[in-house]
Amino acid sequence: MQIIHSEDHRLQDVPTEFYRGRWVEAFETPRRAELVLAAVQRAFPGPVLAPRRFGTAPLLAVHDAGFIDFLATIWERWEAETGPTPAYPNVWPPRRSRMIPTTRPGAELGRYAIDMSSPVLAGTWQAAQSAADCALTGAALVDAGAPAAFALCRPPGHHAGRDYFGGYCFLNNAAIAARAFRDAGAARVAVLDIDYHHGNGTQDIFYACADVLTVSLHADPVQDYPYYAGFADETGEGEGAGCNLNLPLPWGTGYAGWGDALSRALARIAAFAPQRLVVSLGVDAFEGDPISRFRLRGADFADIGRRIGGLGLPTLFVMEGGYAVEAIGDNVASVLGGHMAARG
Ligand code: 7XA
Ligand code: ZN
Repeated sequence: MQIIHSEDHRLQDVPTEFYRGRWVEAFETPRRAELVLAAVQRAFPGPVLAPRRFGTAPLLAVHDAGFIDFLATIWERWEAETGPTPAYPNVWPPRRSRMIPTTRPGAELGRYAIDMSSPVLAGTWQAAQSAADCALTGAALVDAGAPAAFALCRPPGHHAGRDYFGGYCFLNNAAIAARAFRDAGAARVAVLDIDYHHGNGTQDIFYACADVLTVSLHADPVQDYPYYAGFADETGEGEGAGCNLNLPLPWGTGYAGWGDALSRALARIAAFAPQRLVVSLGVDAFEGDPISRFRLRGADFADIGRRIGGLGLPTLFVMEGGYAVEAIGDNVASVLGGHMAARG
C-alpha cells in the first residue's frame, strides 16, 4: 500500500470548537492524523511519500475560481482587520441574497462558509493545498500502476463544495483526485464515500456529471450533519441524472444494515464499470465515535476493505473523518489491509 502524507496538516490546529452551544475540546485535531500514520506504518512498513506539488490548476478543475482566491487570501485580510485570531464567519447571507463581494473579511467568510466548524488560520491554505497534493500524488501513483494508494489527507475534504467550505473541510481532496483521474484518461470514475456524514461537497461538485458516479453511505440528513443534503431522492441532474446514489441510514445502524447498504453501493459501482475508484475513507461509523451514532465494530472495517477490494478496481483511499482516537488508526489500517488481502 502506497501511503502519502504531509506534515503541513499540523498548520490546521485549534484547541476548541463550537459544539451544541458550547466551546469544547476540538474533535478534529492533528493527533488524529498522527495516530493514523503510526498505525498504517506499523501495518505496512515502507516509506511514507511526501506529496508532489501540483499548483492550483487541479483545484480549479473542481472549485470555483473566486472561492480558491478567497481561500488563498482571506487570512491576510482577516489578520489585517482583527489581528492573529482564528477567522470565523460572523454573518451569513439570507436566502435570495445577491452574493456580492464585500470589503469585510467576516462577511466574506459568511459568503463561503456553511458552518462555524472550520476556522481559517495563518496556515490553513498551506495545509489544505498539501492535503490536495497528497490526494493528487496518490492518484498519480495509481495511474502509474499501483493497485491502491492511501492519501492520509488532513484537513479532510468531502464537505467542501464547488464554492463553499465547512465541516472541517476546505478543499475537496477526493473530488480533486477523481477529476484528475478523468483528466489523465479514465473514461469513468466512481467515488464511494463511507464516512458517517454525507459527502455533500462531492455530490455538489459532480451532480451534473455523467462521467463521475458518486455513492455515499451516511447518517440520515434529517438526523445528522450536514442536514440539508444526502437524501435518497437526490440522484443527479442533467447529464448526471442517475449518477448520484445516496444511502441514508438511521442512528443506531450496525453492520447488518450498513453492510446491506454497502452491497447496494458496490452493485451500483460495478454496473457503472469505472476505470478508477476513489474511496472517501472516514471511520466515524465506528461504535465508539464521539460525534456519530452508527455501531460498526473494529472487526467490520477489515470486511469493508475486503468487499471494496472485491470490485477489482485501481483504488485511491482518501482520509476523511473519524474521531475515536483510541481506534482511528486500527480502523483505517483494517480497511486498507482488507483491501490488500482481497486484491492479493
Ligand atoms: O465527515 N465529516 C465529519 O466528520 C465532520 C462532521 C461534523 C462537522 C462539524 C459539525 N459541528
Ligand atoms: Zn464524518
